[in-house]
Amino acid sequence: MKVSEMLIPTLRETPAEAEIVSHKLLLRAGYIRKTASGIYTYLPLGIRVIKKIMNIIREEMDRQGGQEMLMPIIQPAELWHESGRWDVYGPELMRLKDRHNRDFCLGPTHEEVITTLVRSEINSYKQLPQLLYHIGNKYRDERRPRFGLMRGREFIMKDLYSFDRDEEGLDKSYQKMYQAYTNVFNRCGVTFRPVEADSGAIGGSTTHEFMVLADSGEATILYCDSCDYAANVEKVSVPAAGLDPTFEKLELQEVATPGAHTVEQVTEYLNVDQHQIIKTLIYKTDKEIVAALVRGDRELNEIKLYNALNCLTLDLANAKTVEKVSGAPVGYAGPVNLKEDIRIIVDPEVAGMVNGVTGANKGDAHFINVNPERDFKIDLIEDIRMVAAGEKCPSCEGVLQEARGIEVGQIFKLGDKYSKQLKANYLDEGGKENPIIMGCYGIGVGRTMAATVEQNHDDNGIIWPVSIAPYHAVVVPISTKDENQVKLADNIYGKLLENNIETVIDDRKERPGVKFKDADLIGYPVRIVVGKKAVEESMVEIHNRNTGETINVSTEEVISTVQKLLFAK
Ligand code: 9G3
Repeated sequence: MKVSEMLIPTLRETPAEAEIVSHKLLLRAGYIRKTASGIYTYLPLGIRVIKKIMNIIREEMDRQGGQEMLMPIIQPAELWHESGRWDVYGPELMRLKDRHNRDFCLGPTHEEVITTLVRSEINSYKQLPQLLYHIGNKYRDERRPRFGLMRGREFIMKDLYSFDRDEEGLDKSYQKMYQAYTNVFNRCGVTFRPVEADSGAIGGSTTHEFMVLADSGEATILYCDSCDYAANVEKVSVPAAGLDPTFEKLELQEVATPGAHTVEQVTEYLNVDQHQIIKTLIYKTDKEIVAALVRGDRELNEIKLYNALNCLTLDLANAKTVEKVSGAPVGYAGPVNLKEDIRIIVDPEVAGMVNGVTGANKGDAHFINVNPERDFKIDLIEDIRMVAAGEKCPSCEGVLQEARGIEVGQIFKLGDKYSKQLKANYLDEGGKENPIIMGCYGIGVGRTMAATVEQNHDDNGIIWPVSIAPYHAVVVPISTKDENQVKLADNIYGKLLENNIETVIDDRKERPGVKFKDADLIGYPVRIVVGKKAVEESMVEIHNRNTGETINVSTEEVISTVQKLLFAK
């Protein structure tokens, strides 16, 4: 197409609301526009990238035997009542009513729809396994939509669901999807890593996240420097060091610590190490208030605590609650002599501590020589801490390293969680009824686009991997007044098209500098410049966006050179 006739509204200024580089560049380069908070329109260039990613996904799903369908966005509340999830999700689930006052929601995911479909359509082992997927819009009313396509309230997802007769079948389906996801992200040209993750609220056991590695990523990954181990930091668990029996348990003692209430202040005042401190955090769940104890030099892992408590909501308690349960100002809570009898959840490192230090539940005072079990009640010992880089790998003798990632896909083994609840059963050879064993597998399509930009850009703009670039090449005539240049440029443009190279011609009446700036910003992998030399010497300039290299080639060699640049392995 001619750029003069296209809607590619590039911006010189960086939009103020954009916090991360992909959001900035996708707005500036004319790929997306905000329609409402967390809701975006894909402009012509944007939808071309989206369609390319979708097609790679389709090919890889189909290669594994996936069958595409299209499920509705609007879902009846009955399905969600049946699964028990209508009341589990609060305002994040976007609800609406029809003219008869019947309840519906905008689908945030499609487990309910597909499981009830399969319940109606599948009854025999002969119909299993099945891999069914669709690509469509999803809706989640995020508290804080941010980062453009990264965390929208409306987003495009590919979701596939596997249906097997048993765990063995599920393992196979899961392996297929693991391979398909690996192929998808390799073909999209991103550097990524599959990591073990926490299955959290969705239940089930095994799950992997596919992370595009980028410093702006919200997720922290720990990986081993000497084996294959890699996991989301939320999931990483390492065994606590054993108790040192040589330590003598000293007598519990209250000491004054005027003004000292942070871990740093207390360690300084009492001249002890951070790892000797017992940090007491008061949390409020939907059911109860609890105290959670971790070592002073550790951070609490809320996902682990959430799993340990089996609750629906989990938040740090406010100052008023802390003062009420501890009987002391904030900063002085501790497990010894807590004013209120709440459950105390203890990290194994704290449980094994000898002569620890903790708040005395009164202002300006701490206990020293605190020995768990002897000095306070333990309701539950559970790993509830964050593991950090530098600690030992849980599966070999290596050391854990840290990286940041953007989650672009996640695969789950669900087991019978949904099929039991929604009564999706099959009859086996013996006529016995069993629940269908399920898995679910998601890819964020818009998020993959944004993550690719996070990872592939420079100061001038986007550097698309060829496989998902909106166009392969742009032809730029230097002077639109020079008839010969225009003719030659047109001619090259036509030949590129004939050779299935997706090309645009920048025929706008703009200075060459403007066109080059736009070309870099938009991120066409190849730029072909037709100037004076083209007319006089039949030579054109070919610029490689990725390497930054420019070469001069004769007009006859344009096609073969561009093909080599784009498609050579
Ligand atoms: C909801 C709302 C938000 C949600 C869910 C339901 C996340 C919900 C988990 C999943 C799991 C998988 C299929 C593809 C792969 C991921 N946020 N999840 O179930 F009602 Cl408001 O969506 N689904």
